[in-house]
Amino acid sequence: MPANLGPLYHVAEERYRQAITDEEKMAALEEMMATIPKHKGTEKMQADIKRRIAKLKESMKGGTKGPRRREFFRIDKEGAGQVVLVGPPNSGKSSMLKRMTRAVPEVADYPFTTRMPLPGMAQWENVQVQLIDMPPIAPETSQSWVWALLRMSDGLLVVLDAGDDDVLDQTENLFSFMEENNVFIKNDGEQGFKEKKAICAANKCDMPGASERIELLKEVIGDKMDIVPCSTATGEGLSLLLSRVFFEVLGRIRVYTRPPGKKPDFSQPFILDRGTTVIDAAREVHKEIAESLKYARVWGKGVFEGQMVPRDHVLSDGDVIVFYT
Ligand SMILES: Nc1nc2c(ncn2[C@@H]2O[C@H](COP(=O)(O)OP(=O)(O)OP(=O)(O)O)[C@@H](O)[C@H]2O)c(=O)[nH]1
Ligand SMILES: [Mg+2]
Repeated sequence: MPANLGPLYHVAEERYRQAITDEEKMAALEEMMATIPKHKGTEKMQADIKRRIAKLKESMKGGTKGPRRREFFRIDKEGAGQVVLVGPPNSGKSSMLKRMTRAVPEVADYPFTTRMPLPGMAQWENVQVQLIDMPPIAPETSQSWVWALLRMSDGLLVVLDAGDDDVLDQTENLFSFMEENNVFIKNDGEQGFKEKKAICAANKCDMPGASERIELLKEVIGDKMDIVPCSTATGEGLSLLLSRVFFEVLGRIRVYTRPPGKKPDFSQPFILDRGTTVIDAAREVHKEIAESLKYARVWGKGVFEGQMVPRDHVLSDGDVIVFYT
């Protein structure tokens, strides 16, 4: 019997192949288990995955009297995507989580305040993005779970301190330390497991001298990533930052469906990847719609009102679709 493994399973399997740490292997195996179609044709594979999980668990325990129990964090993804806050000590990562979500991280005027990851949901217009506050990225806090969380995320939000004269050195150290640990920032083309899309929050733009430092930052890292000046103290730039996270880092769009003759519900967007076509969107909405889809009409950018579009028409953010079956 053919296994008919879905695309999600293949993604998980590829992650397993590329996993570096035990934590990443475990997360990938669990994802494989969750996404493998459950039928007779995959029974052997399911048993095999279970066996590998059990074996890995055993080896991660590292014997009963082993002195070091390794910490492992996996944070389930929620909302439009999972973005991890990375940066040097004291740059304002926890302040950002506190300002943009309901989470209550500890914020303090000295480095190495944060020790554990902490997630929160940030609201931008009608979508939510999951942010994860992290310990600073530095040799003192380098543990395998830190790197695993970065690699398993959907993207990175690099928080830099534009109020600090050392910001350029800090940035250089940050990126080279990340690369030593197999996390690379890459915004163009395809991303592998180790390559992450990222945007930079040039934080503390309210402080004296910040705008000059931000100009310097743009010269040095501007070709690598977008830089958004912002301040968690005044709130400046934060909404723009979140919109860029949604569109550029996560690469998502929002579309709305409506049954023929009714009004769309703008509070309930379908969140899709940029580049999604009408037929892909129909599949997301309902398998049966996709199977019997004849044509669709779209109201939005790049089309005239209610234009009849073919199945391979690429959708834009804000489009309203009516499917005709
Ligand atoms: N002026 C100003 N101060 C800020 C801003 N954002 C954060 N701070 C201050 O910077 C200090 C460090 O903030 P945190 O949010 O704890 O920084 P962090 O990056 O989480 O620090 P670690 O957890 O140690 O890595 C605190 O005193 C904050 O009040 C900002 O936009 N403007
Ligand atoms: Mg912190």
